[in-house]
Amino acid sequence: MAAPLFEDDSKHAYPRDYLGPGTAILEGFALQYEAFIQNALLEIAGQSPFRHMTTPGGFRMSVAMTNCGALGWVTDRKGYRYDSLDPDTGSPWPAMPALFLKLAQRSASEAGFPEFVPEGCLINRYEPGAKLSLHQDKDELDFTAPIVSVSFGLPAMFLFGGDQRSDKTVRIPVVHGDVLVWGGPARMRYHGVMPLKNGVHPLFGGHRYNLTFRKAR
Ligand code: MD6
Ligand code: FE
Repeated sequence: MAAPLFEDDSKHAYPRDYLGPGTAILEGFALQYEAFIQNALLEIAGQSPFRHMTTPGGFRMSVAMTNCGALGWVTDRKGYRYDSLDPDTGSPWPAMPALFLKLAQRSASEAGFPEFVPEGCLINRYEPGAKLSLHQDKDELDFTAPIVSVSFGLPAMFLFGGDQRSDKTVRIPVVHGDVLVWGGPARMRYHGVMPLKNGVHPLFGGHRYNLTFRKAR
């Protein structure tokens, strides 16, 4: 058998800018945060429970969501927006834990965005079958800041496209601890998540959790 080119080329398989300028796939970058995140999610969901929001068109989202930080992303019949209050509790969203901010800033820096200061973290919980259709993140006021997306629990297939909905998409498998960053010239690229497959994760059970950090205003 031929010797492998690298000691371990299985883990960090992607060259920088694999997805184009302004993107980064940081495999396993969030792994060291897993225990903290697991606890924090329990606390956050205790205050602002996961819920299936409704799209402006009246569809129930298959992904259950909550938020932490000063501004949370919400959707209902009135539209997509950021709100400082959880509409279900009438109270502010739970505070963003300092380690969340640190993880987001370290990730953004790694991808070339050292100034990133998110005020919101949208937390998505996927059950088997849950998916996110191809979309752009355009409810923020500041498109100079990147999106930082952190995956925990069950693996998923992330779809990353171009600036037009009709552009071809590439499939990126995302597993527990992976971080994706897109900003700058990549900020408006379409993305989505394929329907989650059944499985059991040792720490997160039958779900995938995704944290997306945003500078909303
Ligand atoms: C993900 N989520 O769950 C990526 N964008 O892996 C998103 O891209 C997203 O969940 C805008 C609004 C809600 C989302
Ligand atoms: Fe998005």
